Amino acid sequence: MLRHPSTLRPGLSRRCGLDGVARNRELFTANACGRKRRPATQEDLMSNHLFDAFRSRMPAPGRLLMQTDDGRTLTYGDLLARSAQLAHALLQLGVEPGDRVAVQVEKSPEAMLLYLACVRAGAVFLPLNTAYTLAELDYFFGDAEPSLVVCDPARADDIGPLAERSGAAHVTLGGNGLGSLTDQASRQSSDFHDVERGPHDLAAILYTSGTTGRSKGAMLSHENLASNARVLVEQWRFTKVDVLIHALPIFHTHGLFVATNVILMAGASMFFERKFDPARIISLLPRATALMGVPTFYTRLLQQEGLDREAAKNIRLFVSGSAPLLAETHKAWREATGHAILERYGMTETNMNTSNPCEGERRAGTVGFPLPGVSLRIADPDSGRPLAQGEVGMIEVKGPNVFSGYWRMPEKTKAEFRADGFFITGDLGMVDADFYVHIVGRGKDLIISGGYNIYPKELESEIDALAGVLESAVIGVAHPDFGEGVTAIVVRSPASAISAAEILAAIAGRVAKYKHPKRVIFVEELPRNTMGKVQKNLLRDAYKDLYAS
Ligand code: MCA
Ligand code: AMP
Repeated sequence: MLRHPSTLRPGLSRRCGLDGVARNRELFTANACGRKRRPATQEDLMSNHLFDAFRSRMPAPGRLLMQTDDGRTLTYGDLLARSAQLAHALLQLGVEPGDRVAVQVEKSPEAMLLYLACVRAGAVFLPLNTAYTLAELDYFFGDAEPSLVVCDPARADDIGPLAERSGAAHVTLGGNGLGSLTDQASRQSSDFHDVERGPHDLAAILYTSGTTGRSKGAMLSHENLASNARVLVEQWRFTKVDVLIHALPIFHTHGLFVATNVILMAGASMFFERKFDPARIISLLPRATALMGVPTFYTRLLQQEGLDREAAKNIRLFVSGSAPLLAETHKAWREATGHAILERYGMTETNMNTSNPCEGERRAGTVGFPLPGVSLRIADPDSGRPLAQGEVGMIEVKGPNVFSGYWRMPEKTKAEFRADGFFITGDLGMVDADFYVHIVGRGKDLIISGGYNIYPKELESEIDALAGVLESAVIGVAHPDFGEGVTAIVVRSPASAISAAEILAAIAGRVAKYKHPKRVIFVEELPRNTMGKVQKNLLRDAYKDLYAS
């Protein structure tokens, strides 16, 4: 088992006992199924665990928190006042501690304030990708049973009826009048007594697609988020003088819990960009100190005029994650800017697990060392038996960062944890002789495109259900821009002439655009092994040059 180098001398392995993470898991699976509840301790009820952690490190109220690409600014004082007003409005709408607040809105300062308002009101924040279709939202609302749904005014007519069907109230973020949360908030007091929440209370649920098709809600506690943000601030040396270029969406872990929480926990500031625009990022570099992005950010920036050492000289840290950063991108970036990108590894279920060092060698093709407090081991995927250094196996992690379970899915939760509390990530990896962790593959059928995850099973079910399709296999193929390009290999039914365009049109209203196949390829039959299982490795190999530029 591997721990952060500060807590473990190289070569030393420790026996691992049950810790708080395993106990929490039981706790939350029990809660989710409506079974026994752990009696609250005094510590649990003392304060609002996550918001207090932010508040305790906040700079003076006049200090800048963010500047947006449309010229707006928000100070830390504004954050306190406006998140308080939103929290009052949430309570007025009947949101109670533990209620889910489902939010599908475009990135804005108000969207970030709504996250904090939910935390302060004791609610469970449930952010949803703006690309999700109504069919996808319908599933999330039905599963999570939010008491409130918040959407953009432009989608209110479509989303309102869906919310009502699931028994949720609905309001818009922005817009005027009765149904506007922002309007209602503007009339509230800017003082708010935060609802008490302990370390193990839920702060957020983030849905992550499942290999079996159904998305699962990862339940993240106040302490999961607070502990990870604290550790990242320390490891990445963030301080109040840092200025982050924040160009990620804020409905997934990377933009919300890595980027935003780190800035809040450091009392730092950020350029809050609605979209990733390479030319604008380059123009911001001289006024910033850090950038966080998915590998596509870096490959696109490398093609942009103006990226050189001079432009990047004020930056102290470039961070990449969510998908593998090619060693060639790492190298090209170093040549262009003089900086070694720091690659880290995380998951929705675990927040961040490992990171290359801030000081010390940031090694291309690796994800560095386990963060302090995180235990990581490589195990035999079937038996869970720990493997030796250098051997490839399943990456398993344990620590205060690891979620407590999947929302109302006790069986799935149980299946993804070992008896000793280690979470089975589904990623295959190994630890090299210098203790750097390498991700060498995936034990799960997952495609990562531009940092977004796509589960083939979900698309295959949609495509297979179409008249004219006999069966399909969806695979990820190396793509110069998105890392992997979603590719559908389809077998038509006898006498069917269904086209690629017809397939894409049929799934358009059903699954988010970023999941759509970039190419549809028709074949006579899919390769299968003797057990009848589709051999996706053969397909990936056959089409490996499909997107070669
Ligand atoms: C947009 N499109 C995509 C993607 N994004 N297709 C596949 N994969 C994508 N990621 C579609 C658009 O709908 C559009 O379709 C076409 O591709 C071209 O869009 P384009 O304008 O080039 O895209 P963009 O708007 O510039 O977006 C690319 C992007 C974006 C900036 C790379 O995808 C992005 O922000 N990705 C970051 C995702 C992220 O935050 N992941 C973190 C997850 P059409 O032209 O046909 O309409 S959290 C996580 O993974 C963990 C836990 C972790 O470790 O961090
Ligand atoms: P998500 O479903 O968004 O939680 O995505 C988590 C998955 O993204 C992990 O299980 C990994 O497969 C992948 N991932 C995240 N960071 C990295 C990285 N630096 N290198 C390779 N894969 C990564």
